[in-house]
Amino acid sequence: MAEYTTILVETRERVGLVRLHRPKAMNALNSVLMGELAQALLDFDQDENIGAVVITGDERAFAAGADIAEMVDASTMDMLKKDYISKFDCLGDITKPLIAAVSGWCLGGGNELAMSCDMIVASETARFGQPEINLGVIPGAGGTQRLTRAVGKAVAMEMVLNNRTLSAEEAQQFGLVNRVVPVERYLEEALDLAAQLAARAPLALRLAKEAVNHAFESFLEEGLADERRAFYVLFSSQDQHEGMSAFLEKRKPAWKGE
Ligand code: CO8
Repeated sequence: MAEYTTILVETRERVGLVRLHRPKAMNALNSVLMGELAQALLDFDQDENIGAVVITGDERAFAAGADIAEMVDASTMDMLKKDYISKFDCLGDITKPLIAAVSGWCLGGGNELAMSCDMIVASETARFGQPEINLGVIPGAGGTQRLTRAVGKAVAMEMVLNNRTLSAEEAQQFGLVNRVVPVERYLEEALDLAAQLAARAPLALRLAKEAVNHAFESFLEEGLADERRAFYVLFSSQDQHEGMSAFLEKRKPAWKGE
């Protein structure tokens, strides 16, 4: 496994786990961390022994946003040349399910990272926000788009324009997170959920993820056409036949990923 300085990487059976690890800076996402995260995710995505990945921080913070110290003196030219938000694009290339396990602060780029995952498991102590307006900027890695699609215009406007933060309970109520559990359990809960996903038919899982994401990324008609194509394509896989046969034969399917 590669040597990293800002993340910790481990595996739990078929689940990959990436911990953001800059505790002194509330796991702020600097360019080194974003590069390492992208590399770790791509490695897990290519590893056929891994079926799903959990990204987490620590109890105090998932991530308190992009690294402000790294950006304070930057010009537009610097930002364009470095283009470190492009590291976010890699999240869209990951074909396996990604789960964010969030405790404590989940702000700015941190919230954008969590929202770029497929599901969010939150501890009761989690707080979600887009405080960029406090810094004289706006969200840069999808905050205005993904947040609005997740929580609706009214709440997104308050969060992005007026730094309203959401408690874990509110985030669940508004549809931003999948489940909220006590702080002692958030990581285990996310790992359990990832293990359930990792046991599922790999090809169907991949196309299901693509199809659901399409609902956010395209107009409905295109999304529906894509979903239908993916559905039909799965009928050339062995797993489709195995899954349907196993149901009819009242037994557990044995997935092959083919
Ligand atoms: N960047 C750099 N350092 C940070 C950041 C950050 N985002 N957040 C916290 N830190 C550092 C603090 O400077 C402090 O360092 P030091 O101990 O050396 O003084 C340390 O972490 C602990 O922080 P605090 O003392 O402030 O801890 P508190 O418990 O008092 O407060 C908060 C915690 C509320 C999280 C507070 O630190 C805070 O408000 N942080 C900034 C949050 C913020 O504004 N985030 C948005 C950043 S901009 C952004 O994300 C744009 C996204 C664009 C795309 C992203 C691409 C990757």
